[in-house]
Amino acid sequence: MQEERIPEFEDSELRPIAEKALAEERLTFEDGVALYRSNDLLALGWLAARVRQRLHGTRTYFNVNRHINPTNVCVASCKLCAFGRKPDAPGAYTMALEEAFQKAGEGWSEVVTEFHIVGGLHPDLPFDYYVDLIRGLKERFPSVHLKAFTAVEIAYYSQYTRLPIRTILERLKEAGLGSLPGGGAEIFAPAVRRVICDHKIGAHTWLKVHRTAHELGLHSNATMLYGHIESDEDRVDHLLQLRNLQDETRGFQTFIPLAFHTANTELGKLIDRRETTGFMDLKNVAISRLLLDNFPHIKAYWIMMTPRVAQVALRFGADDLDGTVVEEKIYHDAGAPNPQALTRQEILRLIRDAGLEPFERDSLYRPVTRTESSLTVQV
Ligand code: V47
Repeated sequence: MQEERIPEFEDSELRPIAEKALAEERLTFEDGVALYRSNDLLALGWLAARVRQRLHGTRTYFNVNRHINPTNVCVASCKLCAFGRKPDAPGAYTMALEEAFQKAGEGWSEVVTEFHIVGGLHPDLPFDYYVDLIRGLKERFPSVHLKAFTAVEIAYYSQYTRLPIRTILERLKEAGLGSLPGGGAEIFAPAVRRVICDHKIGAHTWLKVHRTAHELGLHSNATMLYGHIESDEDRVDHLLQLRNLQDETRGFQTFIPLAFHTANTELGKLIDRRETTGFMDLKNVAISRLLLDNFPHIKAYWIMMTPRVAQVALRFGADDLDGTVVEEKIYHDAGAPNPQALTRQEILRLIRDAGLEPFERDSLYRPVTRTESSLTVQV
């Protein structure tokens, strides 16, 4: 990396930052803000691609997963969200356990290796519902990894059962929970949180849930919701808080930058802009790759940035294209026009067309090999 010749950037202020990044020196808060202030997208992308190349070469990860949202009933009223419903509102639903098991089995022919399970904060479902959901899925689909419940859900179960976060996680782990998804992080800055997701847990609790999960040997992911009212400084602060926890625990696997979708949200009415732009999406991918030097993976979530932009993101620092997601609700309720699922073949084509090498992974980034009729995870 140190040997690499830095090209003439249009924005010459990026040069000292590029020298640091190529020498594998840690970037500071000020560096992060300077990266966000720059419009030299090609320079940001070039630099992030060097880091991605050092970590993963041309290898590009994907998995075959299915999203399950057992309920959209939610006591919180986050302005950013189009998914949650009050219990008696039109469109509110809660799956009986058998229904959730049946839903999980649909589309089985794609040989799913992961269920991604998240839902609303339901006022009446007992904690046992979630334990039984995990246990029942594990019994029926023993080879499928269960990536379930955001830190917000875990903290909510802890609050209403009056059990410590650790106990909640232990019970779910014992039932078959494999890892935690990265949702609910939004933007950690309290002033922003007060507007976009008032009453949701703050940064301290979000980080505490993930720290506890890591201590119990569960891996997790992290996200950041951008493209609403946050500032450059808020984004950098968010990323560095994640980097600090990762220094402590090494439990995060993947960071996923999430573009805010405005449709059907209260927050959408407050801001004077529609969706994020491709420029903003690629910038967030590149800068997160540069600042999160201790995160193994950066995921391009095609559901939110479109398969086309996600494909380009693979050359701007991302090394993971989120799976062949079946039936996604959170983004589609917020107006995402993108398809709900890409087939394995479509994912392979996006990766190969970018000159990269597809690598099918399980949820812990181990290779999955397929023969015509079987699937094996190599450990
Ligand atoms: O927590 C909610 C965000 C998250 C909107 O861990 C919205 O592998 C945009 O966390 N516009 C859920 N975003 C998605 C998520 C995720 C996705 C893919 C992979 C992983 C992983 C995690 O979506 C929520 C919230 O931050 N969100 N509403 C909206 N209107």
